[in-house]
Amino acid sequence: MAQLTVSQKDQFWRDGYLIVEQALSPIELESLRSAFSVWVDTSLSHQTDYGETLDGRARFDLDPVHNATQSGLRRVQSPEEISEAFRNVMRNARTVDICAELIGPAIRFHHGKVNSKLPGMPTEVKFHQDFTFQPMSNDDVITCLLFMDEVTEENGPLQVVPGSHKGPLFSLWHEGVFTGAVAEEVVAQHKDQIVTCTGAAGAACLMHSSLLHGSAGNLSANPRTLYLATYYSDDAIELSPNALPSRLTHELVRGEPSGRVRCTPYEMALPEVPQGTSFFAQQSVQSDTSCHA
Ligand SMILES: O=C(O)CCC(=O)C(=O)O
Repeated sequence: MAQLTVSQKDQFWRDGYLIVEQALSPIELESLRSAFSVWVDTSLSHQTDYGETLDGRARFDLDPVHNATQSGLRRVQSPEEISEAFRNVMRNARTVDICAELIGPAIRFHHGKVNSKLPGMPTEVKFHQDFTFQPMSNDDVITCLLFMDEVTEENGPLQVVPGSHKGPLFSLWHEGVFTGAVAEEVVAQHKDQIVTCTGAAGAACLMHSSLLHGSAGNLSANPRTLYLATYYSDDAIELSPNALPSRLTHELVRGEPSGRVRCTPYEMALPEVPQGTSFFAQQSVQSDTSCHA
């Protein structure tokens, strides 16, 4: 059964993002929330990033404000590897069918993560395009940001620049330093076009990988937890190492393998392979000339 109307598809390709209500069933939503709340409790007994992913980096990323009484858990890498609930949503949520309608029929899983902004957390995501972190032979790549809490104007919602997926690709390198963020001038140029993506718990924002986006800290008393699952067209091939490799990377989640590669022309600087737990470490590096939204 078709998940999207023609007008929703047109909207996605025009704006580079689409908000979908009730993307998660109540059971799926509750299963994610309950797995995540166990991880928040466990984080209180740790002082530094912990756990291990496939490439030996930490799985659980703590914001510098983290302490024994107030968790600063801001990122869980590849939650599908350690949680049946996340694995189930990654494979079976409505959003997977929607991605197959947009960039399929055959699509593969690229990576997954939870981005959490607990109440009052200053965690900011500086403006960037995902594609310049993760170039592929074509840009039919979509991230589904699934809202595990209600996302409001106050709790650090995703901010996007509609239409920016059509180009250009903005550099994440400044003065020879990979900052993981676009230059201050780029954010200033687009600041009047920025829109926020809000919605009820269980909704999702589907975002094209070349869309310029970021988000601010959580100024409210309510958490903002997102599960991000990225999928790509079966005919796209990675051109740099996957920044978040997991046992499930490249799993075919819809359709049949095409045995083909499709290449679109573009040019960009290759990204720096992350050494820290997540891109928050890359984005905390400042070059002399860059400062970010
Ligand atoms: O968590 C957010 O607000 C945005 C996440 C994001 O941009 C990313 O992880 O690439």
